[in-house]
Amino acid sequence: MSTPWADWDHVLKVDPDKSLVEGETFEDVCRTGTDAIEVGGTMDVTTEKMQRVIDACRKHDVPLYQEPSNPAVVVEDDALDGYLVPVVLNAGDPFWITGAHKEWVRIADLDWARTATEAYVVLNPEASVAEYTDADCDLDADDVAAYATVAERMLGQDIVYVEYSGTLGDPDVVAAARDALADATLFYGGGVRDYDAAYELGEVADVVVVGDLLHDEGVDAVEETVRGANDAHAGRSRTANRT
Ligand code: 1GP
Repeated sequence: MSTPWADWDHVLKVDPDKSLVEGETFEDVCRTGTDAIEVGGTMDVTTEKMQRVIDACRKHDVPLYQEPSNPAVVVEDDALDGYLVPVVLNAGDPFWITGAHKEWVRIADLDWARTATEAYVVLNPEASVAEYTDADCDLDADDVAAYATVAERMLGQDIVYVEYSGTLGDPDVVAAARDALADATLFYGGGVRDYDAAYELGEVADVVVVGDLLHDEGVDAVEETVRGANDAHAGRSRTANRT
């Protein structure tokens, strides 16, 4: 698979189980200026709900990816640019490291040209993804940096995803992951709800992922975070601030 995310600043994650703010449409969502939309959620996702979002976005000009939480919700559709499949490095349950993936490969004929993995480090113990995967979130910056190195150097991962879903993370921890990486793209997600947070996390991550804000406050608030991430990245090369 090519690596378009190397040029992204911002990703909008749409949870197919959650609704948009009243009066807003997926056309509005696709016009926020985000670099890509990832369709995926942890709880109560079904193929029907996934398909509904894909259909609503398909005619708009924004890269569209599915982030399947398990093999049962994978949708095959030409409107998708690809699949970004989570591998949760610090999961307590190996199902989320290789188990779900093995099942998917066993039952399906994957389109490898459109399939990539995201090496997650899950850090908010209150998040449903942490509960679901039984993640060990008791990690300091050195642990997270070491996971980033494991992801890139040992497992050959091209995306490392520091995930604080639902709460704003510690920029020093994110920076530790960034400093550990040579070429992989660092995604950060969790609790980004305004320009300042997007700017602050954009300064330490390559890609800022915004999720719940869309469903809670709507597209104007998301647009602010796009500006924050873009401004944080303006004029710097991807690896320039890595030590
Ligand atoms: C969730 O990282 C994303 O997987 C974004 O988190 O919903 O807290 O913005 P939020």
